[in-house]
Amino acid sequence: MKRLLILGILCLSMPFARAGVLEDIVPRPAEAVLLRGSAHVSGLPFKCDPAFSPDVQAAVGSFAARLGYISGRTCPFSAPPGLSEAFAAGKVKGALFLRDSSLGPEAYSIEVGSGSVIVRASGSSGILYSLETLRQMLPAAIYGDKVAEKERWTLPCCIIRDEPRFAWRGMHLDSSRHFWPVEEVKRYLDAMAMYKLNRFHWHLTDDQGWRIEIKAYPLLSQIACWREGTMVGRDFSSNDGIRYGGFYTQDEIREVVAYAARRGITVVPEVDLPGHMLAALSAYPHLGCTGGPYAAWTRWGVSDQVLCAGKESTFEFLEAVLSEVAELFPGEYIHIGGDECPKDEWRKCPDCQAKIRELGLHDDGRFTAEQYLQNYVTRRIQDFLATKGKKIIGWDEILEGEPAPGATVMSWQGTAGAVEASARGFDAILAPVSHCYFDYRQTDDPDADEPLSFNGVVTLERIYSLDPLAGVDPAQAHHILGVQANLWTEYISTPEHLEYMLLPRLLALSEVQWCPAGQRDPERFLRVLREHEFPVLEQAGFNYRKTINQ
Ligand code: TNX
Repeated sequence: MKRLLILGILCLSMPFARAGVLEDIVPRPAEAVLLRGSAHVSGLPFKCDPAFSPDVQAAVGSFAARLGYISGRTCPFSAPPGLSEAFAAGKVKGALFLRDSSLGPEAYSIEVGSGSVIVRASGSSGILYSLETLRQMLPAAIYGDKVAEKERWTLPCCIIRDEPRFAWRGMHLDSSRHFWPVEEVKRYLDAMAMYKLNRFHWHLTDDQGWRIEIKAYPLLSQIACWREGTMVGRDFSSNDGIRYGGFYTQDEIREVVAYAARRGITVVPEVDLPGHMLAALSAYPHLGCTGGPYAAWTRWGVSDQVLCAGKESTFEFLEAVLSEVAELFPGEYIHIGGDECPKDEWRKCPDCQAKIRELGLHDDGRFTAEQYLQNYVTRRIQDFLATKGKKIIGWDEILEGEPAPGATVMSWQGTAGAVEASARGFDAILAPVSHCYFDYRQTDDPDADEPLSFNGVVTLERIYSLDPLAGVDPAQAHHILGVQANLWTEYISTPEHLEYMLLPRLLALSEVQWCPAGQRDPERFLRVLREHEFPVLEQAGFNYRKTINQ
């Protein structure tokens, strides 16, 4: 790396390319060295190794088509047999996408010479990331849809070798508190893909609305997806009186899953249980401790009314729901929530108390019998999902009691949960409220003219400063799968507002997730944001926060 850097500094005086082009790539590549000269890419033929999947061919093909259109000179695309051999024999020129099985699953390399661009990767993720890197090196007009022949369509000669620091680079979206149509979810995925995120955590159920069609329980998308109004602003006693609802059909879910997959993103669905279930109870009241009646909540907060853990019908329900969810989402993980499950009802419920006795659970000074009962629910669901080939993720609270081996903890209350989980031998994902809650305000200036948000602050600088391995025993660091930010939508109801909360914090997140420790540089990042990424976001048509605090 050092050697490459020195070489890069020596070569900084090259003539044509946009100054600082390699510095401007977000997330910053692991290694990037500038060489003398540049390559014209407008009109360049693009050739892809036919051994790559059809999705990869399509991605390279549409990149070439877009570049040709925007730059004003067609970039022909082909996937000729024997491309690697022809390249080795020096018989082919252009932008070549070659398979190199010696590279890691998400790694790629780019070598730009004066008339060629050679990209290497072992699989589809690497190729997709190389395309994002190439886009980042071109004029921002490449993100738009207008012909821009006058721009300088060159790439600087360079060598880039890149791969992510963390395997889990997640972004979450709450579709329960407010419902986001498929088109907006796709834009969200587009933004994630631009910055090489690879896990979309989709929060589909909560007290305020159930958002996924389940064939075995049809009332979920007839009753549980509706609420009778919504509180206004921060006034918990108010109600706007407007019936609010929406859900995704199973076909729409499949559409989103496929759209994400084409962008290298795995969708991780969340069915939050056994708390945060009021909307489901409104449709199937027999699943609660008291039998109801219940209504999907019109205000925010944590409802006391949760699934009854003492009745078998609860498990029948959860197994039926999760069976359909497991079919719809091909990824290896299902998030089962587990957060904020008040135990007041369980304490009073004869069925829950009978279950506690049957299982021999009791308070032991560390945890209450009811906490152990939640632990029992988690383990039962975990075992059930294992029969479907799925692993579970749960919020911090699943650490209360003894989670079964193989559970992954998503640590939201701080970083301590992840530290504890990794020390206890569990995999963990960091999503600490202190750095990663994008429903919080983006500035601590009380006079700033900001839209409504949750009552807390997470600035761009704050997210950028997250040290994911702080406090983690180096011997257990492999248990930290990665980092994620969460975007809860209690106070966010329009796509413009959603994008404003996401951007540009998503870009800071991407560097935390992607860049090697020590590669991050806040000064460079803020400069690049202003000079390069804001024009990119502008061209891509996103709404984003344009002020940078300092
Ligand atoms: C906590 S994070 C919650 C959510 C809220 C969020 C608001 C977590 C597991 N639970 O239900 O929407 O705070 O910031």
